[in-house]
Amino acid sequence: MERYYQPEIECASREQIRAWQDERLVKTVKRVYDNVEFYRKKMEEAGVTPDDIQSVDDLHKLPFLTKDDLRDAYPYGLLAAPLSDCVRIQSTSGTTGRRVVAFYTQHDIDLWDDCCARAIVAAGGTKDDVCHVCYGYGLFTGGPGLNGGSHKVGCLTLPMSSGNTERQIQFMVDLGSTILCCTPSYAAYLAESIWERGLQDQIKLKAGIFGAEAWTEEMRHDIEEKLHIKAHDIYGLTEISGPGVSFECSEQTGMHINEDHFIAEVINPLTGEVLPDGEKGELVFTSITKEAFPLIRYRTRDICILSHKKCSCGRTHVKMTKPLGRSDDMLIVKGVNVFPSQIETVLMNQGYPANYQIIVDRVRNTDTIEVQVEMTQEMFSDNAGVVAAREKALVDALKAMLGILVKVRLVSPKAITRSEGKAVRVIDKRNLYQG
Ligand code: DLL
Repeated sequence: MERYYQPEIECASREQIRAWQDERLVKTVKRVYDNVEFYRKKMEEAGVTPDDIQSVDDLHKLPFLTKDDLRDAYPYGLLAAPLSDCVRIQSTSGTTGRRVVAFYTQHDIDLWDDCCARAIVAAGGTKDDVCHVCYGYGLFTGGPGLNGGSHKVGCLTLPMSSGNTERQIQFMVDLGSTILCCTPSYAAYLAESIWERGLQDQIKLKAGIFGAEAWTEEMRHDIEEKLHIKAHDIYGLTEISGPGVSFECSEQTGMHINEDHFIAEVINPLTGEVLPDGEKGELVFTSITKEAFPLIRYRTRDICILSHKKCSCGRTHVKMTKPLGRSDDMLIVKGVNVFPSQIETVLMNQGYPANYQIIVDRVRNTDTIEVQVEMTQEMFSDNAGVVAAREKALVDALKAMLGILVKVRLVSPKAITRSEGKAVRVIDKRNLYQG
């Protein structure tokens, strides 16, 4: 039997899962109340004490936690374990200075690796596989998470990180990679590049584990056909550990949430009301096994639907649909989380008016982002050199803020169509969210 297929956990009865959750929730709430001033204050404001939380039924009494709370508590404000017990941080891409930083003890890393190992096994991975990881390594959780999972399964792990397509393909051919882990857009790009080089018959891939951004069923079919693999979705977020919060099994009809570690709720994003199975709403997670950075009722802003329907794979953990949208305006461009407000801040800092439009598209499986910005009358110039220098300054400032290259086009005053209602700041031509 595979080392990281854990049927006693993954196929446990609902009663057993519920018993784990009840016990772990009570402990976690008590621990954050005792150790984290931020939580203690928040709970006091909401008029809740740890004694009020006796089981998952009481979860709704606890206040929500948002990304802004995490930013306000940056860097150490939510730490629930002594700093000397922490061995790693990971961080979201995004605003310098107001990043979200997640902390891990060795125990947290072990559990996170377990979650990713389960995802690899669910995609058919065994210790005989060659697992090619080209998610980014570093602060991004993709590379480290799948790398740790791959080790646990016992695969030969190729820590490729992202980029350098030529080298990726060469290693894939030479070492006989069988499992590919990367973003779906990079998988599609790799597939295309492999065909362009006529190397498709030299590729031994059998499965892919793709996530970190939205992707359509059409993309899945395209990748599966070109690479002759089964393409599995994987979901996660830095705040709740990284990839492996949930993953697809062979049925490919939603992602099993690792419910022994995370309690999932779906809420109405406007009222906070908890919604039943089958209703679409915002996903909220409570981590119940984390030592360093347990989050209670964290609002992910991802819109999805939960389902407890029986799964043919035998796993009993609840399934979530692919994210069907966001309840905020965050964009994921080239795998990087981008908030329009970050772009606006850069524009304001450089003296531009708030008349701008962000156009996101996907060309040959690669995301593109362009910001069109109106110049003020005073800035307006017919001198192409002056305009080019201004554009370059903005490109540099946006790169520093977001970490990705954004194309900038300065346009004349009043060139951007005014909307009669809410300004249309973002035009996303990719249509990635379905449903
Ligand atoms: O993207 C973690 C990850 C790495 C997941 C590798 C899967 C594979 P963040 O950078 O913090 O973490 O971004 C988290 O990305 O709230 C979703 O909006 C989006 N996201 C993650 N996985 C998926 C997916 C990683 N499978 C944010 N489908 C989340 C759609 C996804 N969106």
